Amino acid sequence: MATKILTEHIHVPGIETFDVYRKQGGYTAVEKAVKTMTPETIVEEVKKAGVRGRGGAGFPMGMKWSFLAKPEGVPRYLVCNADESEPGTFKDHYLMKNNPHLLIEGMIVSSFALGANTSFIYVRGELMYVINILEQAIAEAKAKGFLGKNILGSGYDLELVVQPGGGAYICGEETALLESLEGKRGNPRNKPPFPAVKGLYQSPTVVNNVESIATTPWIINNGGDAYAAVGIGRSTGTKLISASGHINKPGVYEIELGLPVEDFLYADEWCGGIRPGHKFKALVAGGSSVPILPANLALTLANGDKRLMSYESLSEGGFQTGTMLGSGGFIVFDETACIVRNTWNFSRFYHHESCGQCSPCREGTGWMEKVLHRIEYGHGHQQDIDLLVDVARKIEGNTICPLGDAAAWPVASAIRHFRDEFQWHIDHPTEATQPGAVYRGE
Ligand code: L3W
Ligand code: SF4
Repeated sequence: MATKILTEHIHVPGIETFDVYRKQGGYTAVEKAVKTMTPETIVEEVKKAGVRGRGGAGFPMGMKWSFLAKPEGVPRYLVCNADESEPGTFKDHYLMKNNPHLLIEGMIVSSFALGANTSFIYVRGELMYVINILEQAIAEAKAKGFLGKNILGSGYDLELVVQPGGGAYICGEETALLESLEGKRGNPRNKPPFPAVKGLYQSPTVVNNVESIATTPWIINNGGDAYAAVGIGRSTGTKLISASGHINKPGVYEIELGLPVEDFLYADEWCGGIRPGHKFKALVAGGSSVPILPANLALTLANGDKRLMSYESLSEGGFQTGTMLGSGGFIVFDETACIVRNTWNFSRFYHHESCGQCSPCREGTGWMEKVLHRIEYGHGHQQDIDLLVDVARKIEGNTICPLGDAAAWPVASAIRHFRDEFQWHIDHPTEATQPGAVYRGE
């Protein structure tokens, strides 16, 4: 039976209430942390656990915590990034709406470890009902003495503030989120300085994803070594995967890192295979921002080994033959999916969401969208494929925040692996624009 660190109790009726959560062993990590541990020992356990940031970048959480500056007399903040807006990613939403106390417990122990007395949960603004669920759970925890002044008589004070997001994808980029939290337009800041040095209100701030913070109660209860024993190599622990597309069982699944992609895709316990009568064509493994892979490369490495659901295995082969685990948005395409149309759709999204601060992203996302649109709608020019590769290359690495890369990678990888399909659209404009037309390699 696979280890469940985040979802063990998620189906228990009433788990969203304090009493049921407590009966399932909830809030024992807060008791243990504030009564028997020091902030330093908690940071040590999180470091030992080797947990990597679950928002997409996979940066080691314990290392980020240890970077937090501690100048005398300056407040420190913990901000939970719950702005989940990556296309294909819906796991934080699932966790918060079903088990809000797990996140709140994680926020309390993490804030204690970081020495924060006011912490924020910045929730995607469209999810008002989740905001209500969180506020209700915070009120319950406060009434029971787990939040507010002098938590469990320990002398530690913590206020938790839930902030509705600004309704833009870019507000999920950590520095844009901080700007938005300060009441300004969500424009990303230049880094460095990193938030760990100058974050919210120019004070030292840790920004962590919902899923990352929700691992901390288990780490406190079971120890960092126990967490590190789950998973594979430097990909320790479990990961929530949002599975969608042409599969039999879409949903959110908690897997142990290291599971073969093939098992996750075909086993009944998880995706349950491709819908009947269809063939696996392509995979976006980590949310729309990561390179797309054709079926063979998604399942198998160059040496013939199975590709695994881990940070290392998914990126094996670099961008030539690999991709990224990203935020775990696992989008599956069968042979009926048109890669050109999908790439145009992703581009349209990034163009719409670009904040416009840097020219390569502001202009480049617009150009890519326009060129992809004309290819998809039968007006492509022979030079368009190379033009797209050139624009993507000029965006990559030349922007303030990762949105530029996120817009470039899906385009560059779609052309790398499915160039014939783009060419077919240009060569067969009438056929390609028939409803449901897809290039099938004939
Ligand atoms: C202090 C240093 N802190 C790095 C911190 C940094 C941040 C974290 C990772 O982008 C990716 C993006 C999307 N001192 C530090 C330091 N840090 N060096 O470490 O930083 P970074 O810049 O590598 O990434 P990021 O800005 O967090 C996130 C990809 O995720 N993605 C997007 C997902 C979207 C969602 C969502 O909707 N929830 O997650 C999917 O693949 O493209 O590459 O905290 O401050 N020297
Ligand atoms: Fe804004 Fe795009 Fe530049 Fe990010 S890369 S700061 S979204 S213009």
